[in-house]
Amino acid sequence: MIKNAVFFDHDGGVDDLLSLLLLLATPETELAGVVVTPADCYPDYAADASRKLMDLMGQTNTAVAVSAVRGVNAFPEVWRAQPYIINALPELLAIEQPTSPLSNQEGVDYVAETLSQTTSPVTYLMTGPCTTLVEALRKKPEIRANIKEIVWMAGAIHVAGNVRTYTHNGSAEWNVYWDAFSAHWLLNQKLPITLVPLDITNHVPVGIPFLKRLAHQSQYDVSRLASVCWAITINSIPGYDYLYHMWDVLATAYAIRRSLFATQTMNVDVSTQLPNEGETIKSTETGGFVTVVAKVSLEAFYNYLLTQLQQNFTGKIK
Ligand code: AGV
Ligand code: CA
Repeated sequence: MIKNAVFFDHDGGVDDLLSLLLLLATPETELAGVVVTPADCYPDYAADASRKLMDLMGQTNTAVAVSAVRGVNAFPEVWRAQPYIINALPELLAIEQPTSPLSNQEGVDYVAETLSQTTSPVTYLMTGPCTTLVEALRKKPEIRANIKEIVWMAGAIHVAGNVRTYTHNGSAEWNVYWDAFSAHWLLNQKLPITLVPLDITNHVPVGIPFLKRLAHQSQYDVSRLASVCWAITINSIPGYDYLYHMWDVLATAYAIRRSLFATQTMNVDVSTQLPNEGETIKSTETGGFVTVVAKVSLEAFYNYLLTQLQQNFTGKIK
């Protein structure tokens, strides 16, 4: 089987960890590396959870690194604690010491070194802010030749953003807002970038109808664990603004199953100033030329997820 190599840069949300589970459940995908960007998580918990998921899925050869980058605008603390809750689930708690290695390199160095050593170009999947990748590209510009495509869950182009603070006008999506300066830099590098913005992820809220279908296949270990992880996110329903979506899972599905999606190309610029810091703006002259995921076949996406999650853990639970 020809494997599609994916380097996964995530930021530890429940959604990010479910994305990792989906990648691990995809036999035609090879994980080239995993780095945790310390944005929507406390990174040590997120790295622990990642390593334990890799153990459960029997893929213990890839190291997980923690990046030391810092954002400009911190994520809310209750969101950042979410991987801690995932670590408290019995499947993960039962693993005292994961076999999957924690890299002894700092995350930026790990990205720079891993990408400089790959034998063929990889898909760089990013489900958190882009700061780790940007620092790695600044440190070792030659790694750009080894990136086939950057797939990034980020931005809000024709729809409202999800940042709600006193000084902001609400137009930005959090992954861009965390460090809009790096985002602005990245989009202007002429790299092959595909954005998966809120425009498309707004179509995939975590809802009971999907969870019900998943519940009916909870005889599979992976489906059961995914059900519980999504159930944890349901507590954020009270207002539409904080409704949890399958943001990163949708981006991950795009990275591994293109046929479910349609895209557009356009120039996108990023504001670096208030009141719209981090807003992704469709423009005619400025900004970078990027691909934007514009359409998904929802029924096919849900069916794909349900099929992919019909697996049992292959790793031994110690
Ligand atoms: O803006 C979406 C990004 C995704 O990468 N994250 C969550 C996903 O992992 C930030 C975010 C927006 N709303 C949130 C978020 C919420 N209600 N809870 C946690 N994180
Ligand atoms: Ca995320």
